[in-house]
Amino acid sequence: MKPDLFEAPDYYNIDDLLTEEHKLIRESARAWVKRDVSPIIEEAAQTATFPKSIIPGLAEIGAFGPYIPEEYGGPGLDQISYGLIMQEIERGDSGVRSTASVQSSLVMYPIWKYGTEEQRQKFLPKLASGEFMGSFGLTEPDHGSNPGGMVTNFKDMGDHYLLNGAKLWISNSPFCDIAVVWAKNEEGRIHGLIVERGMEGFSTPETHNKWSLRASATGELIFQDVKVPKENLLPNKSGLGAPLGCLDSARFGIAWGAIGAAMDCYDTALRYAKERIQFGKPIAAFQLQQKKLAEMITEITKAQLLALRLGQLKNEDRATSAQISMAKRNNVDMAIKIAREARQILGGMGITGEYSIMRHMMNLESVITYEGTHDIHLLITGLDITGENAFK
Ligand code: TGC
Ligand code: FAD
Repeated sequence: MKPDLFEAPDYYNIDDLLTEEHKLIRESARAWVKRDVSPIIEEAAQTATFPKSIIPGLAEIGAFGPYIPEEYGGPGLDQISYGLIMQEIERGDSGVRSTASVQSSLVMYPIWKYGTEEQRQKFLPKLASGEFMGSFGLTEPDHGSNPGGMVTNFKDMGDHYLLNGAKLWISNSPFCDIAVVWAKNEEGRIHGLIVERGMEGFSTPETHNKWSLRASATGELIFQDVKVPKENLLPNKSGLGAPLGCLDSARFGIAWGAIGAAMDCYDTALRYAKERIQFGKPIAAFQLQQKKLAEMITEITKAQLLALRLGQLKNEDRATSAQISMAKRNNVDMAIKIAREARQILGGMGITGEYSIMRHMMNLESVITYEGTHDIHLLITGLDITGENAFK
């Protein structure tokens, strides 16, 4: 892969709206991605391997639970810092950002918000340092967009719970130490349970042959009469709103992360267009290529402003789920379109691993599907503005 020459576009001087702390946090994440992710990520993706060597670095830049308070081992940052860290990581690779998103918003967040003090003390510091890695089991083979239909269930056996069922498409599953699993009790109410590797009847087979997110490990979570200690139930929230609350946090991070992937594609295409000569001129001098680049920077700028405003609302605890859905949908769609256009600017070179664009494009096919598909987020906006539910 070519050396990482990334320079971040900031067409509207959005940096002026950030604090010095935000900029420092972003710079340290950016420098880490250049130093530790860019040199290894192409090979990791080509060989479909999650590069475990980057786990300590992710912890060091605060990517595991950026907003988790310091008393639980987190850095205690605000939501804009969380977004900026996700942006920088996804600038490197969406799969690496996936690992951080799951750890932060889908594993640490529910333990912090819905767990007991003992659970927080036991798990959060180890998750923040990367000593423990987590996964999040909501999706099932027959229940993706409709998680409320899940069949994974647990029974109260007196001194423990007995868990049965299966989860599919689970990021981090093949190597996770713990899984936050959503299952129904005997009354059909959804609860979160912390399942630990080594519990009898719990297995995590890997899903192979992905053309997308190849540097992220994806797999199943299978539960066959798993005895889960009662102290592993998350007691402080139940119902579908509990996992969906975690998704709000993860979707917020994706809205920022997608900007990173788009910025990388734009920056690569702009540099290439200025250097590549055809018909005696740099291709950047042709109107058709300028149209692509001008539209890219326009869309990136709009997405940056959307994410920043959402971050401000989230810092004030005023961001609604529907606002988060709009940003996730818009920004991922923006990024995938930019990846496709940027790939064309590079001509044949665009399909090679010399450049990051094709990898981003393929990764974004997962990002536009997970955490709620493009269509589901549109229906969430539709419901919010009309009051009419078009899901069912
Ligand atoms: P519905 O009846 O609308 O709602 C059920 C209950 O949940 C509440 N609620 C929310 N709470 C918090 N945050 C949200 N975003 C919420 N949305 C809804 C709602 O108020 C209600 O509460 P209550 O107290 O009245 O019971 O539920 P529904 O069954 O009609 O489904 C709605 C729908 C389709 C929007 C929802 O289920 C959905 O978002 N589907 C998409 C599924 C999804 O996003 N799955 C993601 C799996 S995890 C993943 O993809 C990780 S990828 C990780 C990575 O690598 O980065
Ligand atoms: P389906 O729900 O079957 O949807 C298929 C199509 O139908 C989509 O286009 C959808 O928009 C459309 N559709 C569905 N319902 C409606 C409707 N009511 N109206 C109109 N159109 C509709 N899940 C986890 O729990 N944890 C994870 O860590 C995780 N990681 C993932 C990693 C990867 C790489 C991938 C690909 C997925 C991951 N997922 C994870 C699962 C992901 O959240 C689901 O794939 C996603 O929610 C969609 O579910 P589905 O694939 O079953 O598609």
